[in-house]
Amino acid sequence: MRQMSDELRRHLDDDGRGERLRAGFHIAIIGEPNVGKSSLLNTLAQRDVAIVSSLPGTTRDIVEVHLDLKGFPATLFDTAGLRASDDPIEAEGMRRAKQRAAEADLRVLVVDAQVPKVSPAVSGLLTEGDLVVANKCDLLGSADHLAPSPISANESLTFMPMLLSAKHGDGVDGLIDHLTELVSNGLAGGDGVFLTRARHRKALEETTQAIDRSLQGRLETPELLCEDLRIAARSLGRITGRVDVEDLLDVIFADFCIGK
Ligand SMILES: Nc1nc2c(ncn2[C@@H]2O[C@H](COP(=O)(O)OP(=O)(O)OP(=O)(O)O)[C@@H](O)[C@H]2O)c(=O)[nH]1
Ligand SMILES: [Mg+2]
Repeated sequence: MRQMSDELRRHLDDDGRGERLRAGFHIAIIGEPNVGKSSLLNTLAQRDVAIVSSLPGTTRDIVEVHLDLKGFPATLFDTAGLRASDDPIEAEGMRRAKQRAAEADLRVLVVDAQVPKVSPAVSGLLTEGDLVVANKCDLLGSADHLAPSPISANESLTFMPMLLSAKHGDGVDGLIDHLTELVSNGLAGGDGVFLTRARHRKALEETTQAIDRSLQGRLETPELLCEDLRIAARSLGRITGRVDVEDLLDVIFADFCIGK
């Protein structure tokens, strides 16, 4: 029983991966204005979702698309370009962009490959495991392709940008492969059994608690021990789909007031 309880606890301790698997991995595209964030979103979505223009500050609202990364669900968010601005609407767009960046599972920072620099306020949004892409690589001379400059988020966190052209497609397959790997690592792990619904998690918690109670020296009261094991089996049955007659009667009496 103890072994079973430990095993169930391992499933519960999955860092919410299962729920994320269901909701999809959240990826925020961030960066300064005009670097090609919306172009990248459109390229990855393979449709013209976000407005692209040569005017910096085009995107204000967050634009969201759902992606299927080789079977793994992800939601991609295009955000407003980050810069100093007195325009209250743009400022609100930037506030939302930063919030979405903080909430996302993964951030993709886009920089312009020709000027691969970014203000510390923007690179400071990155955390370990994020990605940096240097876009518009089609505008580079051939020598520049060899050594993209690293981007530092802080003294101890530096990123090597992936060269890319959102407009012409160079490097996009490589980026998709990389994103797929990150998303699958983020969602998978462990033994591949996930709790994809909150009610499954709750039922498994009840199962574990009932088993633990049964293990706490109830041998002298076998009727209580049996009751806990019955509760454990019922809670587990809610996940596996096994419903017994007692369950049905409980629902009928509780929900339909029959026999009351
Ligand atoms: N040459 C070239 N131009 C690009 C590339 N990607 C984007 N552009 C151009 O760069 C300009 C800005 O692109 P957007 O995708 O609107 O840039 P953004 O980062 O979303 O800009 P904001 O919404 O203002 O923050 C447009 O004129 C695009 O056509 C690229 O890979 N190569
Ligand atoms: Mg944009």
